[in-house]
Amino acid sequence: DPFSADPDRHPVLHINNMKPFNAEPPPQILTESYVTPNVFFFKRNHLPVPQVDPATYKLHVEIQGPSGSARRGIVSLSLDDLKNKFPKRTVTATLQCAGNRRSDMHNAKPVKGLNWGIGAIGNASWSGASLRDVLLAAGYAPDDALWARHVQFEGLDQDVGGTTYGASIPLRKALSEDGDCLLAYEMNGEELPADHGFPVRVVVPGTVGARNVKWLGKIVVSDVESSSHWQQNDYKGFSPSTDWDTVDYKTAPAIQELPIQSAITVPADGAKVDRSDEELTLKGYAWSGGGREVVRVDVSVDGGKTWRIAKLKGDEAGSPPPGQAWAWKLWELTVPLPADTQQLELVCKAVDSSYNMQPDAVLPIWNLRGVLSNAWHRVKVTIKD
Ligand code: MTE
Ligand code: MO
Repeated sequence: DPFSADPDRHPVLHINNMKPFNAEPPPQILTESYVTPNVFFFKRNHLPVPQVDPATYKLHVEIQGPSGSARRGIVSLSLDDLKNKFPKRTVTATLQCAGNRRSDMHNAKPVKGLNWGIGAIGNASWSGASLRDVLLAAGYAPDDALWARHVQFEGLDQDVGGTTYGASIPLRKALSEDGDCLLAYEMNGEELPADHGFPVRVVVPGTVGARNVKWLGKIVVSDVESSSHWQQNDYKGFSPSTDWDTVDYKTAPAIQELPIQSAITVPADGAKVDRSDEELTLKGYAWSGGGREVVRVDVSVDGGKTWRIAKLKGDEAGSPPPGQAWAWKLWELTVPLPADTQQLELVCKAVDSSYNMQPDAVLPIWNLRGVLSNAWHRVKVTIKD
């Protein structure tokens, strides 16, 4: 069993798949703390968790020449090198799987993929070496910008046939000083846990989970994207009209920055509240990709006819610089219980700094893989008299 060395996991996690391990926390845990504790952070593995010896671990970095010509800047870094030869940076960033909230899309019309609820998202403080610093140390030079376009990552996890996990991001993101990409060896002040990529993962703030490659073995600066299955033939969006007979993965770009998202974590769908409580407190999260800050969350208790503005709670450290809002905002709103009804349909929708808003309905954004599921989140609640 290639999964026999997988680590232990917290029993509260809701398991979507055992081998490979895929699990998410119960929704209300997400809004109990601004930073998601490591044990509760969703785990999304495509392959068995590799066992990596930190003492012999090596990260290979190379700069390819144009169109596969001679490689240069080939360096090999140990874990100690990453820790000691580069300044340690810390970035608080939210990680969201492209399939978060897939179940909402699946319920509207079936899709293929793990049936995630609203918990395939988490917020952590990551520490490590800056990816930019490492690329420059490996010899990346301004002239390389004439041809180089992408930075590819390869994981040390592999299937029985030797296929490894891989992905790539635009070179501009990797090199930008305010892109804040990290080669992280710590998560929330602890050594990176086995499920989250021990000993090193890349953290690409504002970018879909799939590009945040865990158990990082290799980095390649290239003129082309990663040839990995997950870059080429998965994690792409399509029209609602595209089906499994007509889909052509070459026609769509790989998902990088994610769209605006929000969800209600409290109360749970189907919850019953007492009329005598008189009030109801709603909680949730909101986040947008690409460093766009969440500027507002609108909440409705009547299915979207009327709206109130939720109170946003961000990082205590203060507001991030424009374009570098990598972390989510938790939100809260207390409303009086309406007297005239027993059924409430709670809805939330967020707005980011580019005034992007979530779509109201699922079907117009439906796609066969069930990715990018970010329609208004709806929760039904009954009031007991
Ligand atoms: N990296 C490797 N090496 N193998 C993987 O299976 N899964 C990706 C990404 N990086 C994956 C990976 C996907 S799809 C997501 S959403 C995130 O890791 C999940 O990160 P987490 O398990 O730390 O929450
Ligand atoms: Mo993912």
